[in-house]
Amino acid sequence: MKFGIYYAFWEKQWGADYEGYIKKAANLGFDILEISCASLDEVSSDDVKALYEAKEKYKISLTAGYGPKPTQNIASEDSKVVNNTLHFWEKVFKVLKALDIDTVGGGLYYYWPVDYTKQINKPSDWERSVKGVSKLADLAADYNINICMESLNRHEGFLINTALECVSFVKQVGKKNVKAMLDTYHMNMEEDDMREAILQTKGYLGHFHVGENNRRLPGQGKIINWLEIAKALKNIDYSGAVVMEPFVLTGGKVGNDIKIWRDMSDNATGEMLDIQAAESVSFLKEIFKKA
Ligand SMILES: [Mn+2]
Repeated sequence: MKFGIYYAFWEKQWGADYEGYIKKAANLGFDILEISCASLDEVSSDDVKALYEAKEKYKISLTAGYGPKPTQNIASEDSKVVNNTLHFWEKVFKVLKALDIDTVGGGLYYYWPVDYTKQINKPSDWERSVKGVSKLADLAADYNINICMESLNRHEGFLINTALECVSFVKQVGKKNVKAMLDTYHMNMEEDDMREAILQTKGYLGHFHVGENNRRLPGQGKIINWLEIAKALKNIDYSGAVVMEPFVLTGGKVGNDIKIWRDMSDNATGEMLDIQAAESVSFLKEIFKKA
């Protein structure tokens, strides 16, 4: 099993200088750094080259995550928006391929976070989303990329809230490179049984996010049963990445989008955040060894 961390643990804005984070992730004991697709459509080829060299130098693999903007909604009723979305992803997929990234996950089937002041019609959005994701899958296949549909909690999305809905969506799209994706933070809100939810994704799970129920680092809480989760992933022969996605800092676009309204870092300095991340990944490695 390979373990990763999403760069935004340290950031207040989406998108960053990932080179520094590649080095940091390696030093802290991670195998993977997850980056955001935000602005990857505009990144220069020099920057891509520098990132590639950094990840080779530090022996770090990269994965990518994204919450599409409303103008990047693959399920939009407006065909112009759908075309714009495909155009965005084509540019991003080229960059991902250049960085050896074969896994991108998130609420890729809609936009994020959903604006609930607007009328919701789940059946028709679902239908358009299946069609849109099918097109996106064909585009991603040209670059050997798996696109992973993350099951999100009800406050952030309405199309896919559970493992069962996720697998049903993936089956309906019916493309080899479209996979299911779970995140313990979202699961904790929507599933009856974390173990059962993981077992339901057998054969379909492409990416896995971990975090405590309140998005603190794995090992900092006592609500989620990590050994049970590790055992369930073993049980379904999951061989993908386990990427932690902790959010503990208030402020900025990240703090606002994730809704962090109190400091959850114990007033940590940058150095303390690093120590906490290193402790968390060694905690996860121990748990998975035991499973
Ligand atoms: Mn996640």
